[in-house]
Amino acid sequence: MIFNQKFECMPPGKLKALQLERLKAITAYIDKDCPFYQKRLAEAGLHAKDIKSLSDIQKFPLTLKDDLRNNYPYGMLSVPLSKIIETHVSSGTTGNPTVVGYTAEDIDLWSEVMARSLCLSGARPGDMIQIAYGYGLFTGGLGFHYGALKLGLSIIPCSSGLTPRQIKIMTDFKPRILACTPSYSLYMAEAAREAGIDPFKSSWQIGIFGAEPWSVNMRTEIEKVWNMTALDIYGLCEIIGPGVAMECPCKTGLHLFSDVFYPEIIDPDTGKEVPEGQPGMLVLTTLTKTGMPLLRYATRDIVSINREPCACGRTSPRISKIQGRTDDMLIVRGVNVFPSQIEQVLLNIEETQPHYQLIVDRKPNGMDELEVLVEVKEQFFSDELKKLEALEDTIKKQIEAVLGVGASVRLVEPKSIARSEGKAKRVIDKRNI
Ligand code: DLL
Repeated sequence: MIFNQKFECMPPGKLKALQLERLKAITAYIDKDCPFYQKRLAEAGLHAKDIKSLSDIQKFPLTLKDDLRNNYPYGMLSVPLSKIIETHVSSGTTGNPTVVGYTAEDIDLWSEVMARSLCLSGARPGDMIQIAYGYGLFTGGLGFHYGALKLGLSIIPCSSGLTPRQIKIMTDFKPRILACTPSYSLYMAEAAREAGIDPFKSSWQIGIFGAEPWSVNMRTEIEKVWNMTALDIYGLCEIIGPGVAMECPCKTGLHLFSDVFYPEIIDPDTGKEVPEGQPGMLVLTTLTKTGMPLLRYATRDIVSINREPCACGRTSPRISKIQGRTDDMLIVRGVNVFPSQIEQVLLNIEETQPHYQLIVDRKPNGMDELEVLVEVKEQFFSDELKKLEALEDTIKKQIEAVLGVGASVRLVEPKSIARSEGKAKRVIDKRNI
């Protein structure tokens, strides 16, 4: 079953014509209705009429995460605030998070691309889905929810966490589909075993995993443990949330819904398009969004693209699994973490220096652990254990408040973290994913 035969199987020539028509329309729309883009395009001396072919998009400037942050909370909108019916956020670099406003039409679009994604995985109307992505303010939970409603699934909106309850729901209600981060599925396997339940005998036949990087080896492990088909879903809140691209059971890349999200793969250093099939940064333009459309959004995710038709019958281009990032963003237990956020916390604490290191590791049960090593200033480095413990606790609480994810803090002596003449090595990622 293909949810939207017309758009998912469109002949390539027709698809290109549609993309061009939509690109012209969205550029004209933002130039008219979005003050941010009006200024941007005027500065670059560009207009919608400058788009005569799809490659003309390359003349336009990129939109960056910083643009969203600098225009916090609603400065990127193309509609009056009264038209925004839902708002989601994701963590930003420092200070303000990234805010995304959806109109009713945008929620319809989100439902559509998520219904396509669920259908791609093998989910069929009447199937039961356990949604164990967070519902707020993260986009995972509600994105799946809207798509599942549209496809006609039976929804268990668990949200993330409360693991024993997740296992009980799986055992008692017998849902066929699980949606959560890949690392959480491994964590749940351990919890199931502890509860005396054999994960291999679970009711879940399909797992839809994303929001963080995971390897083919991790897929093998999840499929073996849960006796299920594990598929990859990609997305980001700036563009819509989950539902930008989704793997089909052929497992030969993630189908990108390019009738609504126009992809380019560029060299992050030169800004030029890379040769077809080579890895580069994914840049996305929303072709039909109305609340907060984005032109050439720099995702910072590294992928390659394959435009050959897939054995499943769809013609949409497929992106590889995410191969890395062009910035230092880490994803810890599904939460986006920028080292600069931690730096900001430390700069506000008198006793510490902005010399720090993040150590990320994954426990055998699949849970990520984040440890922050922090240098204490000479004059505050006392032998008094109580004082140091209190300081550790303060830092821990503040980091957790800023990141939205827990971390352990280890205070270290002044000058004990290796200095670098070039880029400081802030992150040691020991995860084998
Ligand atoms: O993570 C949306 C999402 C929810 C996707 C549920 C899939 C499932 P953000 O919080 O804005 O949105 O984070 C977006 O997460 O730029 C990637 O770096 C990373 N990411 C998302 N999906 C994948 C994936 C959601 N399948 C950022 N593989 C993106 C690797 C992923 N990284």
